[in-house]
Formats: sequence, C-alpha cells, structure tokens
Amino acid sequence: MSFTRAIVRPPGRSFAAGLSSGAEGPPDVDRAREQHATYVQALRDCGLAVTCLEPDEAHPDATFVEDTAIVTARGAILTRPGAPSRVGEVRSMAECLRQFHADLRVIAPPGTVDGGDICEADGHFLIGVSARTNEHGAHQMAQHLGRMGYSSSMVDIRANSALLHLKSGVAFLGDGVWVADGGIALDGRDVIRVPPSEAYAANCVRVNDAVLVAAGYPQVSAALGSRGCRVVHLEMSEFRKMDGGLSCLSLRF
Ligand code: CIR
Repeated sequence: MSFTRAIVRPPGRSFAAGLSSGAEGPPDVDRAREQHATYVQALRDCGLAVTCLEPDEAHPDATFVEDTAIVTARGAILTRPGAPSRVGEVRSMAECLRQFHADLRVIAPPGTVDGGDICEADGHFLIGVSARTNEHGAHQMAQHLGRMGYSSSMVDIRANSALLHLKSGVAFLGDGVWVADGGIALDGRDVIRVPPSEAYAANCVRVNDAVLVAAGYPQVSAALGSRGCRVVHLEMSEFRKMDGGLSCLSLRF
C-alpha cells in the first residue's frame, strides 16, 4: 500500500451525462469538480506525485480512471471497460501510462474488465466477475497477472445487484486488514464489516500512512480509527450520484 504516484482526471462539463442508476438525482458538476480538487490535494498530502489528465468531454465517466487500467510494480494492463460508452476512455490512459511502463498489456474482445473489479492484496489479486467484467476478461486478467508472477482468484458478484464493482464492496488496507460489506465472504480474514447503512464507505483506500474514506459514514470512520488508521474524510456526494466510489477517482502506484 506504498505508493509514489497517482493519475487522476477531473470531471468534465459532460459529467452528468455519465452512467448512473439515477437513484440519487443528477450531480452538480461544479461541486464535483471542487470535491475532485480536494481529493487530489489529499493524494498530494499523502506524498504522491499526481498526474492530472485533461477532462474528457467525449467520455462523461472518464473521471473514474481506476476502471481503465491496472498498474502494478511489475507492469500495467489496459482494461476493456464493460460499458460500451467507456471503451474510448482507455486510449488517453494508455498514452499517459507509456511514460511509466513501456510494455502495456491489453484485454482483448470478447473480454471486458473494469478496473474497479480488481482488488490487490499483497501480491494476490481478487478479480470480480460482474456486470462489467465478464469471464473472458477475468481469465485474461488472471493470465496477465500470472505471467507477472502474481496469483489471483475470482469472486463472482453478479448475484449482488447492489455492487457495481467488486471494490464497491471491498477494500484491502494492508497488514492483513480488509473492509467489506456483508455481501462479500472473506472467510478467515480480518475484516472490518460495514453496516448496510454505510455500505458506500466500504470503498475506501489506503494510501501510505492514511486511509481515505468518504465523509459522512461515522461507524466506518470510527472502526478505522480504532485500528490506528489515520483517517482522511473526503466529500464524495457528487460521485456517489454517478455510482462512483472513492477508489475510482485515481490510479495509484
Ligand atoms: C459507471 O457506471 O461506469 C460510472 N458512472 C461509475 C464508475 C465507478 N467506478 C468504479 O466503481 N470503479
């Protein structure tokens, strides 16, 4: 969970046209941009050098950069997002990542993978099979990771309609500690379980000595604090309206 860099992309003016279950109404784009700027500052405060891509007006969901690539210490894999409207987001991410990794692996059709379905835990990767990541894509991802020397296993979340992505419901904090909502079995692991009323906060991120968590979820915050974490609260309301969690807003490596 030790990172030196992050890639982000502020929401564009088209942000409200992105994919959303729509349960919470349309986002306020100006507010989203303010929340994003605070998020970027929090990453910098954690010691990361942040590369900020230009907003992508043609792709309203492009601020959710985590879905477009998996970046590891041993190489990077470009994804092939499961939503057709998001496939074009990958091209500009590829251009950016080439400065860090000469050899970029790819997910080929008919495979689809959203980065939000990939959860790394100390060299082992959980690969969520979801409405966005199909079995072809999950197997390709496992092969790429295997060739890099990483192990992986699959978690089928398709029956859990509350989870857009695996990491909507689970986070690995390092030191053997997980955060998860009740719908994800993590037998034998040390898990901070989030109550249903605070399920959104399961998508938190350990960055160096801090855990970034959505503001407004006091039980999760208290549980993290009781584990000795330095908890940084970030307002995420406008991203939540677009079904996006805190981790989705950056690639960290
Ligand atoms: C989408 O539906 O694709 C976006 N509106 C939200 C993506 C959130 N990404 C993530 O959870 N990794």
